[in-house]
Amino acid sequence: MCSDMLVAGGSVTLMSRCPTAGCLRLIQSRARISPPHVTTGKLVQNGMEKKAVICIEGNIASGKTTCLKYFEKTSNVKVLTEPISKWRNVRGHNPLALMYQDPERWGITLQTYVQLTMLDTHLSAMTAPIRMIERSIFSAKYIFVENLFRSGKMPEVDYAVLSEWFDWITTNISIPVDLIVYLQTSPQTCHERLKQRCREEEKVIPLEYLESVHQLYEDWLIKRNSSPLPAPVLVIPADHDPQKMLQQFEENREKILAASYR
Ligand code: TTP
Ligand code: MG
Repeated sequence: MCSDMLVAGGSVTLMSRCPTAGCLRLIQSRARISPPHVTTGKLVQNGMEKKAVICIEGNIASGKTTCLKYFEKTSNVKVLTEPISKWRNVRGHNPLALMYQDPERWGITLQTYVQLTMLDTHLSAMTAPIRMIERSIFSAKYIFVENLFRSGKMPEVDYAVLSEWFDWITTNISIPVDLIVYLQTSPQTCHERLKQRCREEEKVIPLEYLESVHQLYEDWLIKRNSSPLPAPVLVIPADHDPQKMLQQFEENREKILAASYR
């Protein structure tokens, strides 16, 4: 079992890869199905070159896009922001808006599409030594699908089908992640930011929804008592104003980019 000591925002967090994640990797290394472009997402290319995948995670409006935009200017880093425009428009339909209007009916529709688009992002060709992604296929399942199901807004059969899909994908396709950067916020901060940015679909989101998402993130990335961790976690406190956040990103630059030397 390998351990990592990660320090962020003045606090020290002892992080370790959990044994379950180790199992997950073992299963992945026995991949039976490898679409031609899957190899492009691998950690080691041409036998020598080390590539790193960093996922930026956190509640809705925690500042993930801001973080990615900050690192976009760094050489050797390719940033992939979330395909939210696709979730708002698939062949003229808006599954994100539909899900917020009627989660019982449309939750599976949105989450099936989120899973597909996230998989597409993970498997796209690596064009730089370091890749930074907004979220991951893992949080789509462990946070959002889980939240819909546990809150009684997703029928059990929909949850079962989505889980079968997710298990098949993670068992048969290698999805390497080297570091998770967790932008840790209070649900109240996210609620304030949501109200300010006023994304049409999200006007209906109550504070309780953000509290549930927050709890699932804490269970997954801090308490580690729910779903397997695909990588070590670096926690960055993210309740601060934009100026202070940029400062925090700069202070953590080395630790984040060090994912490529591990
Ligand atoms: P976020 O992934 O949180 O993206 P964001 O741009 O709002 O975050 P940030 O400000 O930190 O950059 O969510 C985008 C929207 O998609 C949000 O309304 C939540 C929703 N969503 C789901 O409903 N299901 C999912 O699986 C995911 C990943 C997002
Ligand atoms: Mg964003």
